Amino acid sequence: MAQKRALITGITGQDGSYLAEFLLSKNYQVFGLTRRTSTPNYERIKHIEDKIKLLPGDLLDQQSLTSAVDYSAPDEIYNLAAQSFVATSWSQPVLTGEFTALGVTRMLEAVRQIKPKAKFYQASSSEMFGMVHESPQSESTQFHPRSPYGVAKVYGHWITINYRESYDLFAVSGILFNHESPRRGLEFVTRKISHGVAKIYLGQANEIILGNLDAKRDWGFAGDYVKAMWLMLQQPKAQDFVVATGENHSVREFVEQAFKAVNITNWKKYVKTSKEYIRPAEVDFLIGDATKAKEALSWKPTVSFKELVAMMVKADVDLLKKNSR
Ligand code: NAP
Ligand code: G4F
Repeated sequence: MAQKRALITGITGQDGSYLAEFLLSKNYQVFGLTRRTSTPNYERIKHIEDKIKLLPGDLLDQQSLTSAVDYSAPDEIYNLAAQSFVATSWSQPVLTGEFTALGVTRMLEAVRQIKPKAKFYQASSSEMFGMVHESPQSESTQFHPRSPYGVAKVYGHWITINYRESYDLFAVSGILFNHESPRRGLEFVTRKISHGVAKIYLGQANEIILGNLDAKRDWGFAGDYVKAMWLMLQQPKAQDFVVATGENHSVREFVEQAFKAVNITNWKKYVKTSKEYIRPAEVDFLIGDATKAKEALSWKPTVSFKELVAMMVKADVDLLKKNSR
């Protein structure tokens, strides 16, 4: 059988790097879209750089996206690129809309014009549920986004469905709940905590400053979630799926568990809160119902909350030790 070809936008990000590894393990030829930066930011993919082909492009630039689709001639396209940090979406709402909303249309246009038979995955988000209308949230739960990011993702979600219905593209949307890993950006709360705890444990810091400790998220492991993306594109029919663990925890519980991983019990003395990290509108409570993915894709998470926290803290302790050698 001919080797399958996949194009990943956002390959330098957390999910892009795990997905590239996963597709290489399935013998795909992997192409990745990267935007120009003054210094290279290939930290997450440097171990596989010689096995993939990087193509220049930006979600703001239609021609570069069209060229990338043309050059890679992909069987599957994973559109993971986005301005993905919710907090930044209030300080840069227009840019977030350009990347995270209209960027999806630009990608879909490239597919429609150049490779309409390619299967397309859109990285939708549980942030679309925002102020939740029911719990747990499933594919049929109404959206009520609470940030410019969430609003942009709702647009991306519906334009994907619209291109499926208008042009008969195999275009699917994965509504993924929060997924984390040692490769998570340092600005997201889980990695901020694991890195902060590791520093405290090693005597390199004495506090972590956070925002809302009461927010609850359904946190899974990113490595498990990229497999679900791939499974969605192997189905006979294009459909949307929720991907989640079905369990949620507060930020406070994450903190407690992270300190526990390094045997620190009196964690309260190290944790402060600041208004600086409180959002203009909060998503208080997310918990996903992934029954459809479990039944149709035979997908299930393999890493528990405790294991995820321990994995992240350990990785940060190891990283900090290595960097201080
Ligand atoms: P991430 O680590 O922030 O990665 C985002 C990627 O998008 C990076 O490779 C980034 O490139 C790229 N990018 C940003 N703007 C771009 C532009 N204008 N042109 C081209 N590339 C651009 O995000 P992630 O956690 O891997 O998430 C992947 C996708 O899933 C995102 O769409 C996110 O919104 C969505 N999502 C994530 C979660 C989650 O919990 N992780 C849950 C639901 C949905 P640079 O390296 O150059 O910045
Ligand atoms: O880690 P977060 O920044 O992730 P958030 O906002 O849930 O978004 C992530 O998950 C979405 C899926 O639901 C993705 F679509 C999105 O791209 C991203 O990957 O914040 C989680 C919670 C929030 O309630 C926030 O208010 O943690 C709370 N929090 C408390 N203190 C903090 C902090 N968040 C950050 N980033 N930093 C803090 O100091």
